[in-house]
Amino acid sequence: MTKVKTLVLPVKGKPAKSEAEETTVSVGNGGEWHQTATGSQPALTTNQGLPISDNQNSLRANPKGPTLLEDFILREKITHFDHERIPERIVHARGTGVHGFFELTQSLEKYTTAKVLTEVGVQTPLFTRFSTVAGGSGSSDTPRDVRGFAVKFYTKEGNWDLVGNNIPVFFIQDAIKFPDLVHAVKMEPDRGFPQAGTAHDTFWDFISLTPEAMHMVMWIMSDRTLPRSLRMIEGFGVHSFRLLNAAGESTFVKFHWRPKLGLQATIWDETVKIAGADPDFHRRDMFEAISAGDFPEWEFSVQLFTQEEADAFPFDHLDATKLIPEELVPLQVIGRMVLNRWPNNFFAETEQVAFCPSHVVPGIDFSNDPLLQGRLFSYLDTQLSRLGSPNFNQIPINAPKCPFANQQRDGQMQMAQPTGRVAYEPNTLAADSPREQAKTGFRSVAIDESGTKARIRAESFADHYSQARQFYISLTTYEQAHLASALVFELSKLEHPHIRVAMLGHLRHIEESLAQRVASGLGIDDLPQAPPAAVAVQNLDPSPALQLIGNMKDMLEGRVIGVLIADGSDATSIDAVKKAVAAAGAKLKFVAAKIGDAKLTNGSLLKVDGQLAGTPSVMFDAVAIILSDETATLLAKEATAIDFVRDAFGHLKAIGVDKGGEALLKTAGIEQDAGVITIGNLDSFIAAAKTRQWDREASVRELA
Ligand code: HDE
Repeated sequence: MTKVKTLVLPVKGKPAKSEAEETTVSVGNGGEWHQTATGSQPALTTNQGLPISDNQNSLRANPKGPTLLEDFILREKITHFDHERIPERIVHARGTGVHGFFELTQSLEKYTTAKVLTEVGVQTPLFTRFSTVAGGSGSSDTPRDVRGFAVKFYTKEGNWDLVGNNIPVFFIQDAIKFPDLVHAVKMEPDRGFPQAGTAHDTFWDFISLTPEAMHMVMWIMSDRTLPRSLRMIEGFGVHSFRLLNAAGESTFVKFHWRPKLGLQATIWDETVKIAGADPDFHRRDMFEAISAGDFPEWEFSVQLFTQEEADAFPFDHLDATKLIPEELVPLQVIGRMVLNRWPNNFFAETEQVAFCPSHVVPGIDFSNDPLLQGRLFSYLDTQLSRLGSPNFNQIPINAPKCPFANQQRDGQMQMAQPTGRVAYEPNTLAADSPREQAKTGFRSVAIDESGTKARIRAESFADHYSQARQFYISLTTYEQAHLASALVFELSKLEHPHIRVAMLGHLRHIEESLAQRVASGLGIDDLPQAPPAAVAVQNLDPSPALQLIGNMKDMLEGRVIGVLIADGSDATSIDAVKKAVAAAGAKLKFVAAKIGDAKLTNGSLLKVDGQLAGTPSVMFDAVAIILSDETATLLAKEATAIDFVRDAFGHLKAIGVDKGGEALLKTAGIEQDAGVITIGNLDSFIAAAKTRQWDREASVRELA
């Protein structure tokens, strides 16, 4: 065995050692490397604490002989590895979690006793997990899908889980339909595909037979399901909940999260390309924002209303396929959420976090929404199978941060060691054992229930099309075109034409012109009969609050601008862009055909952040092309450079150009429009970069 000297590798949590500090590395007979502890690092041990002398070789009968069963170190290591995975979530398997806090700015004392909603200024720690719904845990971040928005508040009175989505309504009205919905959307059971997508027969077959889903269908076919960033989505508790005050009076409430950065969506073609360019696009975006100290923030709002007000709504608020338009019940901002700490360990926290809508605190209660009622059962049940034990509440990410105590005992993976002989209540033997809290404990709202037991749906749930129509007519014309095209895309993928026809029938109830657009996009000349509607479709007023474009903010904070450069790019222009982009609060990344440094006109070296082939323009919100005439000619022969500008143009992004940039655009066959701006005109470029060039769209693609 030869002894050689080498530098110590940096150990997590410790700074890299100075060059002078060395450790001994041995080269074994087979030529492999061993790193020997010097005393400053912790010893590598088995799970029983036994120090391990050799982590590279298993125990063999002889150097070329069989491995011995006796090797308990090998067996322990491999066995643990074999059991590393737990079942992924049935839905919402792919998620990104972040720690943060909630701060109340306006007390709801009049309505609730919940401390988290009454103690102004108090910061309540929380953990938020964003997710896609249909895809597996290893699927890409950007399919067309609903985003889960689940928040666990660690309040002084126990954990409160607000397990919502980025869409305020849901597909179905009754929990009993959920397994069918999920089976229909997930990959088809005989073939194991498609992964993470709705554009397949089983999904649309089920939907076409489920008129109550039509409102949600409008939302999922809109650009809401193509978020630019998880920092730029809204969150909704969806169901009506109840608040309960000290006098025992109850008020209905809906919860809303609104991102400070406004809403942003990507263009469908861009979304598809992002999935290839960076399947972790959203997770990475969140990770980078948190690492850079750009902590995303949301306003927390409530819609409050009484039973009497609810009775006057033109829909039933207990029906999760309906929303309460803001014009009817305005939003009141009562607090904010800031996400500011990435988890230490993905599995321990993001994977093991267990949300349950049944986790509420005193002063918050449930409504009779039948979907919510079913959820109250499902989540606890699924955690038992996913985390393997009723003691999942002891996993640090799930444990309340306030004291908790009861007489539940034992079970697999019990970590606590309750003492004493008393494990029941009431008792006289342990004066200090936990007792009921008659005054401050959780109480259900006292409601009179009467009627006939039956499997039945309330008549007030029968209107399936009015709010779907309201959503569609509230959108801007650009969004309507995207929605129609999304329907054409999805329905065009079906093998069974009768499902397409059935969907067109539903669309006729929503808006005749939408049905016609989609039919024409699908090459269908004659519209089918609309199916019978249980009740007449109401012509509800448009609600601008439902728009996505209307909720975008013309700002650059939180966004990224990509600049295509090369050796010989103009130093003065680049310097000016750097300053202007920094002043606007955006990030700037330089892309070039070669990674390393680019030598600018003044001889200075500029670090390149991304190589062209791996950093397409879909990664950016706006781009600039700053090239010398010579490099513009060279890049004209580079397909990735042409794609860079063509995609930026096609995805309606502002493009800043110098003369070289203009030349590249010309080679790419792009006719300049108002969104292509001379880089010397920096203010105009920055202004244009804050939004998409919606008017350009008609010139780059035919939308349904
Ligand atoms: Fe879920 N849902 N869901 N869901 N849901 C789950 O729980 C379920 C529904 C939502 O980041 C599961 O722990 C039923 C509506 C989010 O860990 C499961 C019904 C809304 C998450 C489950 C619904 C949601 C889940 C799968 C109809 C928006 C991810 C794994 C009655 C308000 C939470 C798990 C996380 C996860 C059941 C409908 C949101 C199986 C039965 C409506 C954000 O328990």
